[in-house]
Amino acid sequence: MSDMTGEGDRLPGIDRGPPDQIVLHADMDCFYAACEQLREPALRGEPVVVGMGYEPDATGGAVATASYEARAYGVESAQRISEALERLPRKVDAATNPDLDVDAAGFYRPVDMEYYRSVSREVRAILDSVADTVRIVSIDEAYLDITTRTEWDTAEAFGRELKARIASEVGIVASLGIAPTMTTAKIASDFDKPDGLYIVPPDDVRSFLTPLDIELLHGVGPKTAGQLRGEGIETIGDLASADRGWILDEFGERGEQLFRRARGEDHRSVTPRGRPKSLSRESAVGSATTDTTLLESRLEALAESVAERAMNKGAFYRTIGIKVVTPPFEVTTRERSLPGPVSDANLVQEVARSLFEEFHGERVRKIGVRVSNLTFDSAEQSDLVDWATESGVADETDPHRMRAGGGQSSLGDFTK
Ligand code: DCP
Ligand code: MG
Repeated sequence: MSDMTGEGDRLPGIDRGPPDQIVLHADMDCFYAACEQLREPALRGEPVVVGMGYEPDATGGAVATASYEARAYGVESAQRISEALERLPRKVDAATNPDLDVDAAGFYRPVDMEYYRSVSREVRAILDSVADTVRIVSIDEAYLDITTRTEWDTAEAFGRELKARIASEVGIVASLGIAPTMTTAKIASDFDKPDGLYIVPPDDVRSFLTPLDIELLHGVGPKTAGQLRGEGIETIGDLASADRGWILDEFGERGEQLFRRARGEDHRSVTPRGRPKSLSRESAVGSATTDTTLLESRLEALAESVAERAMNKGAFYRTIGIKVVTPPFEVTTRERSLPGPVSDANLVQEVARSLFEEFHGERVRKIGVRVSNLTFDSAEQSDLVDWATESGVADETDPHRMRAGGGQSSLGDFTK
């Protein structure tokens, strides 16, 4: 096969063309808020703010997302709830406070991941049914390979129909982008949000990308964008026509990739995501400390975050472990296996705390939490091709691993 591009099997003469595929990128609109509106019809069409770490009537936590009606008041993801409340008071408060306008107030709800995951699973079932391959990116986002399911001429009708199915069968709104590459499909799904549907046929990829802000290019974060802007590169088109040698000097191998993507070249095909064997988070403690209260609270936050990641991936775990690093670099791990797979943040915290007891009083510079022995919920079993099912036996190669006495007898030992 004559292939001068190194991009794999391409016939001579067409090796510069776009890949022969149709990629759809789906991203739900204001997903958590849309779920709340689905469950509670009175919230539809209203400003809704979903808060992480938020409790009804309190002002703590941060905005996970907000409905588009709430965004109009300046409420946005990652904002403190206290700040969001200044822009958009709660209806309940406005009702009793004559200084506040009930019509310019909104509804606040705490995050309920379990419910959002159930909605996400319903969407995924539809996505699975209309695509050859689905790559799940997050709870509300996926790439679909729809090459054999449609043609460019019918892509728009395909997208409309998919949106209509998600709206009628699940009850939420998806924004879709359809393009010959993953990079462009992702940008396209965001382009027309909310309730978006944007098609970029192969011949339009370059002209679509050219005027867009450089930060919209996948792989360009705020830091790289700042660097590029410093060199006068503001748009994707500027990057596409920049000097390739200079980009390689500045950004190395990554620069080559960004340069290609800016030019609309992205030969990735949609593949299902691999399954991790374990999920972990760790955190360094400024300078080593013996402060048990501080270490325990750090450990609890890590445990919660790992449990949330597992939940987002639809993963259940049978083993919960911690890692403790004492100065200078001594790493010790401890873990405990449960009788069956669970998905339970409180349990992860409880087991982590209990495993940490033997380290009380020691100087610690880094701690971590890990869940392993993963199994995945059935909604995702379809792309579970090369996943060797875990036998339930923990990693025997870890010299430090320990099954705590009594820990395996019953789940009740931990849940009480
Ligand atoms: N999320 C979060 N914290 C953030 C960003 C997002 O908890 N800082 C959660 C809430 C979102 C969900 O992830 O509903 C999906 O993230 P998106 O970036 O897709 O945001 P939305 O779906 O909320 O809005 P959009 O309509 O822009 O896609
Ligand atoms: Mg979204």
